[in-house]
Amino acid sequence: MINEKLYSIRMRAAAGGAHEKGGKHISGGERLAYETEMEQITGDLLKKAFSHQRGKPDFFNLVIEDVKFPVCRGEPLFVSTCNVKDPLEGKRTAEVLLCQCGLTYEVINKALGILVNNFHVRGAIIIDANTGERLDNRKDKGVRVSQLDWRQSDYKNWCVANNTAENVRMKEALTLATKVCSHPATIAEICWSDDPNYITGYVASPKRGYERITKMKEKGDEHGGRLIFIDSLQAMDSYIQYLEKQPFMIRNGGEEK
Ligand code: PML
Ligand code: MG
Repeated sequence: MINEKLYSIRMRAAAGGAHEKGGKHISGGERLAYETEMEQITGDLLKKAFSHQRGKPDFFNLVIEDVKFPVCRGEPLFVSTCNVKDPLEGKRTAEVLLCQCGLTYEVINKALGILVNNFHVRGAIIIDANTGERLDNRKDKGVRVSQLDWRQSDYKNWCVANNTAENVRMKEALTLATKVCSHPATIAEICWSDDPNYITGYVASPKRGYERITKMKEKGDEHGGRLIFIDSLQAMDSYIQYLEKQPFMIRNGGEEK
């Protein structure tokens, strides 16, 4: 497959019209695929959008573009799990983990306040790790981490090696967190899902890896989002360019494709 062209496939789906027309976000997806895989992968994304717990979309957008830059490859972050009894303990645990990444409680609280007031933002919100201020000027769109994937066969091997049950949500989140944490400006990331039935979230960092937290919200709650804390001395434009445009593939000892 080494000479085959790679494509980025991005999906977003909304209900009540397109996102930019005020529709409710239902689902999004990011994949990298060779031409021979495209039919299967676009089918998977269709299924993902039309079987989502947030509702049925009436807007579905699929963008396929050829990959323009050489693909970066990285090992998945180390994964650990914090079992918590309820969302309150989950939030406290997340704060402690973020603090262990070098953030102050003042910064953490300010940033979590921004997240809670901006659950409607579709992508990630970028936060200055020194001040807790929002740095991106993407308003309701936020920054969509794109152009990333983990080959299914590599992922299956990783699950076996790590004695972990396959979980597509975790696969996607770990892929994204690994890409985010592979940039030298990233200090930490926190995320929990907007899917009302999915309550596990995580804190990820280059320093500590991907730390799952089993309860970040109550079942039935449709609020979720993602904050990325960065060293603000780094240039924002190139950081966002990396998140959106740099192709990134997880490699866990699998064959180079
Ligand atoms: C999302 O899909 O919106 C976020 C998923 C977080 C996954 C956390 C995990 O299970 O490790
Ligand atoms: Mg989601």
